[in-house]
Amino acid sequence: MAITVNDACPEWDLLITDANIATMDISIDAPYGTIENAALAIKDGLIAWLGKQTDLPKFDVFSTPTLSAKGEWLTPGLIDCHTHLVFAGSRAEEFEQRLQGVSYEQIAAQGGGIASTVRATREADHESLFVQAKDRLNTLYGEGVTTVEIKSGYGLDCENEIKILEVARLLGENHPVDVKTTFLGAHALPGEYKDRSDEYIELVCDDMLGQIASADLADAVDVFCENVGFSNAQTRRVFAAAKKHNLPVKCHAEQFSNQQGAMLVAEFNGLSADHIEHLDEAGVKAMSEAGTVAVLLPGAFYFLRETKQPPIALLQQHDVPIAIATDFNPGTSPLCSLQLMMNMGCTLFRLTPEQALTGVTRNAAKALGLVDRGILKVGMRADIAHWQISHPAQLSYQLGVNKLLNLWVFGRLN
Ligand code: DI6
Ligand code: FE
Repeated sequence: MAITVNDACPEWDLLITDANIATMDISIDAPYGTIENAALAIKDGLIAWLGKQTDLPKFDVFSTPTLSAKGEWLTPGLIDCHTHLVFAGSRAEEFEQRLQGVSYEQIAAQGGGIASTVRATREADHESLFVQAKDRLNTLYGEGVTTVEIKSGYGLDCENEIKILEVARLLGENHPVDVKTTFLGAHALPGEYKDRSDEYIELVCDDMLGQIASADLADAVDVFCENVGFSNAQTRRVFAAAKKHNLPVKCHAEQFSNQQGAMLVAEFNGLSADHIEHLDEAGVKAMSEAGTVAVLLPGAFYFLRETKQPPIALLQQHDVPIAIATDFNPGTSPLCSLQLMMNMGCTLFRLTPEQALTGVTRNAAKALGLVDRGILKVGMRADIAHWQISHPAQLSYQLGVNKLLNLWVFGRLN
């Protein structure tokens, strides 16, 4: 590494040396896109140089801050592309009831389930929701997560759906993690619209979406397309309204049955179909043609003790990108750990550790429509996690001992 003082040298904000880098860049023909004995330079929040350390260009050693990674590993910052992070209340008692044999239906009849979270969230003010959600965001951040998607969906009226998205935006403005928001007004039918789901969908499409879009509170629109959620026709109605507001769509699809929600997302060239345990080959093919990402949510699968697996082999056969996310929510996935999801992606869904890491980096970025992150490459955001690991597989293999050494978000060490 020829180091001299030369005014023609690049001016970097930071140079990281002595690193093994899992770039996750498919243009590098190596597992994990790995570059060993590598260096990476950051300038103005972006990756300015990346490669074998022996290929480093001359740089000004006196003005360039340098950090040695001491032979440890760098990966892209992790991306959690599906969370319901902003909510109030707890469903721990329901968890206990269910384990004592009380059914979901009985709990719902007692006003429990999503309805109880909606009640608590409507009663909570911005500050209370912010403080609770920030705690959860810190937990993900502590595990190397640098981008998080946060959905609404526990307000179910204009005022409270807007409140949730305002809190999510506020979190993004006041936390190092980059927050993307998704409007999920069509998450469940609120009590006041019992037996009037079409009227509620009209409220979602004609009132909520317009206000949310004009206030720039959502980056995407999602629907729970399910026999216990909203029909395919109602989902189509919401997607058409989203398109009118130039908002991309995604869908909780085929979680408990096949309502062909994934097919509908593909028809709208949507970003992702999520859960998809009951997805069929026609849906897989449609997703493949549209470039729609399959987001696996192993936390909900595990917590609900589901038995039907998503069609992983079909997804891989048809080259559908696979992402993994926490689906953090109080009812079906109260599990605030993206690394746990990587481990479950491997142990429950038989993904390889490389597929699991791809699922929380490159493919998770794609599920959010983001092209500036998810791999380490010159010109991409310097969202970088520095780990004390001997191999990237360790991130899916080992749990409970946090191996994160340093985390940069847009080039800033936090
Ligand atoms: N699918 C789920 O598993 C969650 N929402 C959804 O669309 C359930 C959310 C809850 O039970 O609070
Ligand atoms: Fe969800």
